[in-house]
Amino acid sequence: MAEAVDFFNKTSEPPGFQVKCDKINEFCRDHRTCRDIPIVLVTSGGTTVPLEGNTVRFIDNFSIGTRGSASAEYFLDQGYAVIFLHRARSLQPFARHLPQTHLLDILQIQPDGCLQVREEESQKIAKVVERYHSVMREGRLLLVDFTSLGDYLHLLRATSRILNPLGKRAILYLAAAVSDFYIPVDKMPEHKIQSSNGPLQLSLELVPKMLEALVKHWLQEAYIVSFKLETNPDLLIGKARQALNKYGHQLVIGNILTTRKHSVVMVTQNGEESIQLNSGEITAGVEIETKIVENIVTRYNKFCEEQSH
Ligand code: 9Z3
Repeated sequence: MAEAVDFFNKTSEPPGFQVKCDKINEFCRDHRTCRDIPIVLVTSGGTTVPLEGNTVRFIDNFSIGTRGSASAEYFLDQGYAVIFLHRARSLQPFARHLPQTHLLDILQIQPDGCLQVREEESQKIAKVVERYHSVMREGRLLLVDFTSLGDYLHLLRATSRILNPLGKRAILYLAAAVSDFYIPVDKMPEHKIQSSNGPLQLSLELVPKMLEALVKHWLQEAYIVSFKLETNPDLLIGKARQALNKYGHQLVIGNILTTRKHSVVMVTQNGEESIQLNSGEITAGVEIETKIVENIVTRYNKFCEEQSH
């Protein structure tokens, strides 16, 4: 815990931190007073690890936020409210369905100068736009972005503390791919590293395990779901169980890098349950996140019932 405090003391808050916190506060206040639906904090995308104070270079990872953005949509479909804490420019709920690379190809200019979406695409896009506007009208989705590891952790702590008074109505779904290693500010050069100094050797330190602080101090009654990512299947369940035992939260979802889009394992104190897509579902374009979210909703309802007895 002391290491976590030290990390926050040494790492500056992200740009616009107070404005973001005010928006999160307002969103949660509205939900506390006017509605009785769970709020899910979904984290999504990778974190950068800066190598320089005035950052030119950074270390990044593969995550583009497919898991987080798809899951956020399915939580919204369940009627929940969602705070979507995501890496800037990674995938976002609803917007992810718009063609990212050939956006200009699907637009046409009409003789009267108005812009129109090509007919082949327009029905699909209209549905997405309708779903997006409907959740925004209902005030059920808040988008908050981060870039670096420090930004992410400051926002995670602040949001968790804001959610804490909601008790078990808060759910955490930690799908972001968060770096385990970083360079503390006091060990980082202020200016751009010069190649004229020769080959570069880096020394990275371990990021303090924030799940401990989160479960014990920031959000004590919430339903907390973390993810464990491995590349070696032999390690997955053991590592997931280790995290569960160490932090004492409700659920760890294990996934392997290469199979994560069609296979995950839900690990709890009571056992393991695997969730898979079969070949028919894969061909039909079913997303595994729909099954993951349905499974969590069942578990969460049971958790709430047990807590109220
Ligand atoms: C995950 O395991 C996510 O499922 C993925 C999703 C990052 C694999 P994509 O964005 O990928 O859909 O391409 N997230 C958590 C990864 C992580 O950093 N977990 C830490 C660990 O494994 C613990 S919280 O040690």
